[in-house]
Amino acid sequence: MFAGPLDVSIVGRARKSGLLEVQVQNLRQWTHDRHKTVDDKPFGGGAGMVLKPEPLFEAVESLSGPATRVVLTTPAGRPFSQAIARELAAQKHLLFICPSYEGLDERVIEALVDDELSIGDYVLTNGGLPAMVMIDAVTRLLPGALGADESAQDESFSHGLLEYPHYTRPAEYRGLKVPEILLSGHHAEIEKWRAEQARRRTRERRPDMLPRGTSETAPEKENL
Ligand code: JCQ
Repeated sequence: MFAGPLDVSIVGRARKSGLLEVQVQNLRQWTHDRHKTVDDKPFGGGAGMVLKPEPLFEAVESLSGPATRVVLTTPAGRPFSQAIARELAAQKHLLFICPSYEGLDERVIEALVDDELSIGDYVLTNGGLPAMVMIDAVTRLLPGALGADESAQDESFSHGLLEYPHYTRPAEYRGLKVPEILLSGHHAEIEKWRAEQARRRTRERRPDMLPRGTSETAPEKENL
């Protein structure tokens, strides 16, 4: 769950260059019984198990410093976003608690967790992948994490709309043609077309990203 995402690409490079340090810890290290028990039955009854407070308190206390921000990955959290990624990227030390489908004793959350964050409305087996998603999004924002090429691309990708469609050679493949305008060399017209495409896509797929009301009164006359 962790080896691949942490070892390759931008995150892998950031770690190798010393820009980022990531440690993966096993909660069972902070148990004291022979069976390394981390969970127990829920008070009040019901299905499933609940992560016990003692190992989590001891783990967070032993891994935390004065500048640690503790994040819990859970579908019940507030939605993770690029804005939250920027917030997290400004922290010196992040500690992710990655629970499984079992709950967490609420006292852990109240006492130790700074932020409960969700990566979307679906249920995963455990919080490992959400933590990898957040680490990936945060690492790209660390100064020096992206190469010059990657940075330039990244800038053009963050204008608050969905991306316009991209094409490369050949200009025709199996009868599928690249839009004429892109071959025309009319840079101003191309920019206009791209802006229109980005807006149309956003209106169709993510109207929630547009200012209220603007998706119904758009100037474009072409067939939706
Ligand atoms: C995170 N979107 C989905 C699953 C419970 C109590 O914490 C739980 C954590 C998980 C793992 O995280 C997710 C998730 N964002 O499934 C159940």
